[in-house]
Amino acid sequence: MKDNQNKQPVTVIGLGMMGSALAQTFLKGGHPTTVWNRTAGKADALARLGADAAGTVAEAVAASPLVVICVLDYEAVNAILEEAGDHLEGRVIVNLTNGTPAQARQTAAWATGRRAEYLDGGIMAVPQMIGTSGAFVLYSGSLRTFQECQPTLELLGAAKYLGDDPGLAPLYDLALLSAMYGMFGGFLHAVAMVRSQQIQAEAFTSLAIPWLHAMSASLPRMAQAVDAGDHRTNVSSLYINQAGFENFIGTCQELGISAELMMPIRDLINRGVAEGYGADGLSRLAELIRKPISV
Ligand code: FVH
Repeated sequence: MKDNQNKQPVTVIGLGMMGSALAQTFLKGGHPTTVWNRTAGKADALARLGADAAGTVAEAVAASPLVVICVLDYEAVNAILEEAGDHLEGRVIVNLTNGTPAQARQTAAWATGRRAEYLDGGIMAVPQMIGTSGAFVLYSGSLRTFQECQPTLELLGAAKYLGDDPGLAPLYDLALLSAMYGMFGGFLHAVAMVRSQQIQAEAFTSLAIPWLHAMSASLPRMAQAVDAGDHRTNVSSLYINQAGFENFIGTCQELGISAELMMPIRDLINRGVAEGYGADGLSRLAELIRKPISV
């Protein structure tokens, strides 16, 4: 048993895969932990580990100065906060639910209007990584509030503060997730290609992983080009990539697989060439994305 005397009590609302991992980590860290979930049965396993299972949202919020919420979406978050009513006053609400920057700003304004402190957050980890050195969590909102909670929040993963604007954590979160989905999407397309020829996807990773690792080394150079707005290249032009993409599409047809994932990149490259940027490098695509033809 850990000595809980100086540990800040924490409430965790939402005991899905992620919320349960958060609550378990607080418990392991010796924090008195209260939990609440819409489907009450999900609190049972945590109660066996020492959590207090609150009967209502109001009880859960009243139990701790720090309230962490991790549910499906902001609609659920807002309904839960409404239900907490006057108990929100003086509480720090840390909302780790995925949402948009505008949703975060709206919920922050609503919560501070009820005299609660509000931090928005983005979890850069899967549940199994919570509490390990591989996890980090993004936070935005009041710096003073963040600093007060930081020792407790660090238990979940490295706590990275991004600034006062509550919309910053979801902005960074979704930008990082965009990069992840691009990588996963590209990888899944690649394994669909090789599997169509009866090649084992697992064996293919022995080439895919070093390749992706080597290519990730070009990200700082691309980022510099985007920041400077200078897309001249001595690596490969949009013209060359345009030609390469026709081979992707042709190969998909030959293999009888879908080219759906490749089409949007091909279309962007084609737009770049059509707008006169054929000699530029791939970093030009970031500019095109920022100037959509239609949103
Ligand atoms: N799982 C992951 O890898 C990612 C990692 C990054 C962060 N995300 C975000 O975390 C939020 C929760 O995700 P989750 O994986 O825990 O999701 P589930 O296991 O499906 O649990 C969902 C919980 O939300 C509760 N809930 C849903 N609707 C309502 C509602 N209207 N009122 C109250 N609670 C609601 C649900 O309750 P129940 O169905 O058990 O009653 C679960 O507790 C999410 O934003 C991810 O994007 C996870």
